[in-house]
Amino acid sequence: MRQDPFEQRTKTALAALFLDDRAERAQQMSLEELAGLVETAGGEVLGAVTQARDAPDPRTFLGTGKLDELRDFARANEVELIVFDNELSPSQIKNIEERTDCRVFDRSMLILEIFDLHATTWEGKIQVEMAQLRYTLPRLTGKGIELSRLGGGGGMGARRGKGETRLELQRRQARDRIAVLRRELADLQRSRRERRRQRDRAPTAKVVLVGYTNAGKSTLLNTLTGAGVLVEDKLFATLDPTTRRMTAPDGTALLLTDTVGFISHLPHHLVEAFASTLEEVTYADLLLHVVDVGNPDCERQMEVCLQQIAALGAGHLSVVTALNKADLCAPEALPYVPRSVPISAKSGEGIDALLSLVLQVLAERQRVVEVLLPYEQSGLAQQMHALGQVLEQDYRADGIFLRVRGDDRVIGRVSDYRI
Ligand SMILES: Nc1nc2c(ncn2[C@@H]2O[C@H](COP(=O)(O)OP(=O)(O)OP(=O)(O)O)[C@@H](O)[C@H]2O)c(=O)[nH]1
Ligand SMILES: [Mg+2]
Repeated sequence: MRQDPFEQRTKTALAALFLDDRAERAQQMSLEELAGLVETAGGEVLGAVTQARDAPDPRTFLGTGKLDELRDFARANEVELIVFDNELSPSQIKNIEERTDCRVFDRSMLILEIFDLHATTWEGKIQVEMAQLRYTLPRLTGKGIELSRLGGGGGMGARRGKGETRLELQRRQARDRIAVLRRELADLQRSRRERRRQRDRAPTAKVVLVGYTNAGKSTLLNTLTGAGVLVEDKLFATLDPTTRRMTAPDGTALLLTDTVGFISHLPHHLVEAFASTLEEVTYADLLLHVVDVGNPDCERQMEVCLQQIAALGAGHLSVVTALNKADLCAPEALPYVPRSVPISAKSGEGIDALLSLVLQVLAERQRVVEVLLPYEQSGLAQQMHALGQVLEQDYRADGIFLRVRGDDRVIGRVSDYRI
C-alpha cells in the first residue's frame, strides 16, 4: 500500500530557488500559492527557505550552504516533508532527501497528490493514475517509488521473469498498466463524445466555465442552476465536469459545464491525462471565464488561464469574463477586461447583468448550418444571400440545399429546415 504523506497534517517546509529572470513579487506569490496547495493536500506549512541563484546546482538543486540551512530548519521543526516550488530531477530529489532526512516533493508531485485525493469518479481516478504513472515511469530507479500505485515493493517479485531486473520489471509493469488505462480512457472518451453528440442534436448553446482554481466556478454554477456542486476554499475542489441545464430569464435554454481549474505550471502529464475532461472546453459555444478579483494576483491568473485555453485549442472561442468576488474588491480596483461584468457568485449580485451579456455574445456568434428549403420557401434562400453568407447552394429534387454562415438572428429564420 502506498502511504499517504498527508494522513495527519504533515509538517512541511517550502523551498524555492528564485532564478533571477522572474520578478521577486511574482516569486513570492508563487510561493504563497504553493503554501495553499500544501494546505489543500492536508499539510501544515512551517516555513520557507529560498535562495536566489543564476542556475540550480545540478546535484542538489540548492547550493550546499542553503541545503544545510534547510536541513537545520527541518530538524529544529520536526519537518517531515519539503516541497519545492520548482521542478526537480529524480536524482536531485534523492540527493536532497539523503541530505535532509525528509521526503521531498516538487510542485508537479504535489498537484498530482491533490488530484489523487480529490478524484471521485471512475474517469477522474483513472486519469489521475495515468498521470502518476506517466510521471513516475521515467523516474523509476528500481528502489521503490513513493508516488506510484505500483507499490514499489515486495509481492511483485514473484512474477518477475527470468533475468529481468527489478527495475526492468517495474518499468514493464508501469507500461502494461498505462496501456490498460489508455484503453479504458479511450472507451470513456468515446462515450463522452456520444453523449456530447446527443446534446448537440438539441440546438442548446453550451457555456463552459473556465478559470483559475478557487476562482468560484462551482459557486457560480450553483447560483445559476442550483446544481449543488461541491464548493470549497481549496484548490482543485472540482476535477470532474458537471453539466446542468438552465433557462435564462428570456426563455433561452443554456447548458452550463463546470470543470477543472487551471494553475500556473499545471503538470503536462496531468493535462495529457485529463484530455477527455478538458476536451469539454473546446466544444463550448462560449467560455465563461471566472476570475477571482479578490486575489491580488488576479491579472496573472487571468493570463495563465487564457494561455492554457489557447494551448487546448480553444483560443478562438468567444469569452465573457465574470469578475467574481467583487465583494472583496473596491470598484476602482477592478481590472479592465473587455466583455466583463463584476459579480459576486456567492451573493448573486451582478448575475443578471452577466447572463444578459452571455446571451448577447451568444446571439452574435457566427454559426454554419446546413438547411434544405422547400421550393415554396425560396424567399428564405434570398434572405440568406442578403443577410448571411451562403457557402454552398444546390438545387435538389426535394428542395434547395444551403450551407450558410450567420448569427442567431439570421440562422433563426431557417432553423426549421436544418438537416
Ligand atoms: N467572497 C466571496 N467568496 C466567493 C465568491 N464566490 C466563491 N467564493 C468562495 O471561493 C471559494 C472557491 O469557490 P469554488 O466555487 O469552489 O471555486 P472553483 O473555481 O470551483 O474552485 P476549484 O474547483 O477548486 O478549481 C469558496 O470558498 C467560495 O465560497 C464570491 O462571490 N465572494
Ligand atoms: Mg470547483
